[in-house]
Amino acid sequence: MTTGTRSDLCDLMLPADQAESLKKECGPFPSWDLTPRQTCDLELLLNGGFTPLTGFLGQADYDAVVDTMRLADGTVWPMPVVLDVPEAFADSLKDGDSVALRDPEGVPLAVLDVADRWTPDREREAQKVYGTTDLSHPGVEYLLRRTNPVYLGGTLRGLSLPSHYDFQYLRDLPSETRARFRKMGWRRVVGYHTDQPMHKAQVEVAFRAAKSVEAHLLLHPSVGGSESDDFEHFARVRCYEHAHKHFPEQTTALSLMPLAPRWAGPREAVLQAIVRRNFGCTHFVVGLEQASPDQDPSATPYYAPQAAQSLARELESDLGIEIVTAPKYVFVQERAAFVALEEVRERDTLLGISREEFLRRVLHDREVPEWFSFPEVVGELRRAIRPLDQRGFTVFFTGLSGSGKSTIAKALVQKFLEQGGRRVTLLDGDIVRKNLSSELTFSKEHRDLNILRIGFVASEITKNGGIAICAPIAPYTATRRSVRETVEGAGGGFIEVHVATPIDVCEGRDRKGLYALARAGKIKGFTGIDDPYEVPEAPELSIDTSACSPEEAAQDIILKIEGLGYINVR
Ligand code: PPS
Repeated sequence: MTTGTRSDLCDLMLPADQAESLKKECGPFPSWDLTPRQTCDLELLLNGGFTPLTGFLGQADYDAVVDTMRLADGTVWPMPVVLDVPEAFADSLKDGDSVALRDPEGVPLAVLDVADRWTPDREREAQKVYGTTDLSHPGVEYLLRRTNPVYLGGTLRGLSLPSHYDFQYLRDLPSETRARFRKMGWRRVVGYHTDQPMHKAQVEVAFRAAKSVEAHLLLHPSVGGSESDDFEHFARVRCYEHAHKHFPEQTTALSLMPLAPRWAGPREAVLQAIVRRNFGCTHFVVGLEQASPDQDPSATPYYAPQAAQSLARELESDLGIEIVTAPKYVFVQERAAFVALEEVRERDTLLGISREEFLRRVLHDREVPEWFSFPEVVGELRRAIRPLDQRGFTVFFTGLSGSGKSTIAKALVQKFLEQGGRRVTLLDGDIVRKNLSSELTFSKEHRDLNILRIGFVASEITKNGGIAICAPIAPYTATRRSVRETVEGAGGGFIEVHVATPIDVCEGRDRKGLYALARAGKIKGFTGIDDPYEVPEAPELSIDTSACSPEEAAQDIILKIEGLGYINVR
């Protein structure tokens, strides 16, 4: 087998002049702002990384992929690549509509000529594709909790590829890696996928895989899941650059690509192989537990250890790329070398460090043994991974009007300021309503918008190491969950405090006289009276201010946050 040619790639980008004129025409088209996952998928669709797909899957292909791991025409395709949108957006479309797909700044990247709109059974998709509907599986959680309920399918006309300003010199299109291999005379190339930093064991896996099939090596880490403004992302890529230097010169290339992780184990391993074929690789390394979610070692794994290797091998003849299976390597002290697990002798002493232990060593400045990693890689991670008590966090109060949120929040701000050393921002319900959300009403839609704005500001503060204290009513579970995801996704802590003061106590206090107005029907849609408050199911802390003072409540919160590790009061 030799590296592929340019001609068999689906390049969905329009020629420059046509793209320019379509950009001008697409202003009136219905417009969809892509999510980060959709942007990654779009990039691989447009640049040919997802060849033979020519757009987001339509319903017939989707059903066939979910049921048989093949497109409707029988071509192997293991995972749905779909465009999920809310019902209201899907309902606003007419047959034959084209949708402008935009990046977060509103730049149109592509036009989707919609051929299909349907509401999939996402539980079924989870069961078939991920083998489970368990929400503790991150891919399933994403599918069932964070995707929109309607899928749009159709072909794409590409206008611009998503822009990247980070590590541009390491980003290549499939046509570029192919051209590079041709130029270098690399006829056999093994693709190696990772989304974790590479230590010595991973370097061994990649090196030995390439050696075993006498091929060159493409280190092809996926950065599709990491935000380019998250500095662990930058550290991870610098780790790849360090690891790259430990491979023999002239045999190994490093390039980044945007495949978003799904943690779908066997099916995803096959998708990873197809993508590498499109980037011009002739072989692809599949490890044990490839694309599996991180799990507590005592938990039952979602996928059997060899499942990814078996499926990739089973489909190999249809994939157009050869599968190289990699064993698990362990470090044997007496031999001072990594050895495949099946070659370990009974008298051998095995050394191992779990991911958790490695992180502990990095965080607490403890030694990381030479055999485990490279000093440059460890140094890079030590600089990037901050201990919890140096990270930002958000304290998110929720509760009825008059429950005591603002009073405790103010007391808490004072406590943090007394301790010193941390920047604190208070986003109180009333203050936000005056400054950020003055045009909003108390309809469900506007309350959600208000809370999402608070969440956005809190996540920015948290991302930059600050403490955000939010104190809105935030009556809806789904919106609070989405704020939690935004803040946690920014690498910070999220501490939800339910101020669970009973409504009769809140109403008895009626500091602003609003309950009386609501009872008299002069205010409509008042939370707790004629508008719902959904009680938090699992807040970090629940406080009833009819049973404690604001001072005591603030102290309880401080203890909770200390227990979680985000502050160190000693
Ligand atoms: S929400 O639902 O989270 O967007 O509400 P929030 O921004 O926190 O605003 C709550 C404050 O607005 C006053 N107010 C009302 N609350 C609830 N329902 C209705 N209809 C309403 N109209 C005005 C009320 O004073 C709330 O302040 P707090 O400090 O919570 O008492």
